[in-house]
Amino acid sequence: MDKSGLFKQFKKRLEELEKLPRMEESKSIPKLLDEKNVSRRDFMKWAGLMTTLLALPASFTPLVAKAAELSDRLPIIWLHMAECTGCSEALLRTDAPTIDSLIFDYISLEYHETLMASAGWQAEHNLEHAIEKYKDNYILMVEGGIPSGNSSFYLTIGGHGHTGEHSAKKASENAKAIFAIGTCSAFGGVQAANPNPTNAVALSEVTDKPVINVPGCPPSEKNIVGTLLHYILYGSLPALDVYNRPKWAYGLRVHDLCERRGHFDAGEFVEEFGDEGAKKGYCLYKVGCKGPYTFNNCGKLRFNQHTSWPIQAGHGCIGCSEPDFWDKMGPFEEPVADSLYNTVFEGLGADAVADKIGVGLLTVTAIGITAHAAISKFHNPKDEE
Ligand code: FSX
Ligand code: SF4
Ligand code: F3S
Repeated sequence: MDKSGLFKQFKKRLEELEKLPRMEESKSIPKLLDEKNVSRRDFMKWAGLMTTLLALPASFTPLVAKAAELSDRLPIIWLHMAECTGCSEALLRTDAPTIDSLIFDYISLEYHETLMASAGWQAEHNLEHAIEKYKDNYILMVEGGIPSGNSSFYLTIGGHGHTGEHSAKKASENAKAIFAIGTCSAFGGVQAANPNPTNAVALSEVTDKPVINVPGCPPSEKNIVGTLLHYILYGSLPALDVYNRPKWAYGLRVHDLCERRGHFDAGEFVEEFGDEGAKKGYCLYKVGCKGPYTFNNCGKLRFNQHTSWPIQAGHGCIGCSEPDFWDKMGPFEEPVADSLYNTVFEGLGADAVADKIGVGLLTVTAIGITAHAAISKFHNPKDEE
């Protein structure tokens, strides 16, 4: 669809959405911004950034802002499975409210165990009530891996002691759209790491319905809010990669967006933590960075109000947005010298590549391009865009 067709389609969708009642009459985005001392200008700046992230033209910014303002028209049920709550915390615990955390406050969270006041029987009742009341109309967001099968009893919630598996299945059946928030929900995460004593699985294994994966341990708040805005605007699934991650967020490798990339290309590596190279901000590949195999936009977005991210802080990427990263990306402070790297670099091997770097710019560029082409092919064979 061309630009003007898409603009019209979004506008129509937003008009439809605007006709729906607010979940809470007393709340509105202008009011909330005012209360938190956030100017309209900052809000529009934020909308401009989200527009760029979603790979939309700048002229779509007012529509993205409008989508955020209408995000309270969709009821959201957020379930916690087996996890550390880091994903919710990443979004909520900031020293000053970010617009992302305000949006999270603003959206109609019908059920979220960390935020709601109720507990026990009442909480259980609230969940059942929300599923019934908003049947086929709510967005389901699930955080955490799900102990399954004969081991599902490792996670029970509420007065009736329903298993997480039961609740996730039931809430998925009647949802309009389903997002797996965080690597645990998307791929099983730390719970599913070897030997996986609770038989924890990803959300997509307990439902037949399509699940949009928003991995990261935790994912950035912008990827969570952006996935919601994308759904509000398009009303359909975003373009996904082979692991059902939105391409607008997970289309590039950490390595492609890394501020230390120039040092990788120049063959300048940290050899051990604390050495001269570390002080100079050299590439962390030799001390275990998994950025070349990890698809995520954290280098662009960073965490904690854009303050920093793992590689800026001086540790390599541990691959937290990839399936089975606990088992496959370790040891975290050593390069991967196995089949994974060989696949990516077409048999050259990890250290062979690192050591050849710096021989000459031409060779390096050639390796870089081959590697990039190989990993893209390897990662996304049925690229449909
Ligand atoms: Fe998992 Fe999110 Fe890591 Fe934690 O809940 S993705 S352990 S940051 O909190 O699920
Ligand atoms: Fe950055 Fe890691 Fe790639 Fe080095 S290997 S350029 S530190 S992502
Ligand atoms: Fe995770 Fe690596 Fe980014 S560890 S936060 S994907 S730098």
